Amino acid sequence: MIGILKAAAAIASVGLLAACGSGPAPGGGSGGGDGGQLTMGFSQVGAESGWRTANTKSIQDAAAAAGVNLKFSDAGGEQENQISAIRSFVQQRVNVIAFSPVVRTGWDAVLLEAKNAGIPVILTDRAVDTQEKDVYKTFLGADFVEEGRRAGDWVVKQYASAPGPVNIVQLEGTTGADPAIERKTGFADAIAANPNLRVIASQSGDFTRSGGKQVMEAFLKANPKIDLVFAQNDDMGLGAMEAIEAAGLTPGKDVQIVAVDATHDGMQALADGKFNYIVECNPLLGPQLMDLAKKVVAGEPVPPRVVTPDEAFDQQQAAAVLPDRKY
Ligand code: GYE
Repeated sequence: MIGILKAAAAIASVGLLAACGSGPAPGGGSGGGDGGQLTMGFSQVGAESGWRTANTKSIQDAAAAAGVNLKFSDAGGEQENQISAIRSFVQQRVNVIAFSPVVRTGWDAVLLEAKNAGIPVILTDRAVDTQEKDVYKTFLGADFVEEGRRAGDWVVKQYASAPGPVNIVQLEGTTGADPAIERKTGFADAIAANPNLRVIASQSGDFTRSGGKQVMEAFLKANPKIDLVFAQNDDMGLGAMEAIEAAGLTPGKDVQIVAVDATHDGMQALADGKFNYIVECNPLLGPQLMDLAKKVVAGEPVPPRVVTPDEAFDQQQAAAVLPDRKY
């Protein structure tokens, strides 16, 4: 029901966008180069996590700072809403379309429509799988396999001298999403270094706090001994933390928590000793996205892939950097 409501709200907001898109239509290719204001259509995944909220704010703030006219659409986590939003941007003849794809597959038709309309597309945050040629100009975002691998490397070091099996459970992100697929791959690669490290259960918590909590409750019921949770984002880790506490156990001690993102709430939990390690994924992509968009619209070359660098934090490091964190 909530899903349907969200979908309806997202469709309504796309309709609204279409209705107010009747100002001086810049048209594909006419903006940016002629002194006119550049118009960007941006389709966001939704508002599932602290990471996403920070990402949305970064894009909106950077657009305002760069003088970009941003048409922002929130898909409420539904691919079909993203497809309608992108179609609407094509119809409005925005100068450039950017989007963060909820899942990796199923984009070919709409990407071809944008290409045939001569409107450049930039992927931000997440990649797509496509066989089509030249359907996007560049992909800006983190290396998710590397993030998973860094989380796994820490686990390997932590349990280097474990005498017996270490029971790990994994909270996966949205099924079919690029970061869920790649963080899982990177983590599995890294922990393969020690056969004592076993993933005894792995399930999607949809990158949300409530999803992480629910799945963790089920994991705790089904498994008498869980040593460590690998949460593919902070929000699911925070949900797992609540479930662990509700089960009378101490997060960070009885059950260790390793997560990805390094949002404010995650870093606070780490500084408080309730998380054990976080690999950062920087959501502040707005300024780079606006630069790339201006170049693409001006016909200047851009690299096909722009990787954003990430750090990683243990408890002491989190406490030290927390006051200066920007998200
Ligand atoms: O890690 C998670 C969000 O795509 C990198 O999506 C992003 C992920 C992020 O919901 O918190």
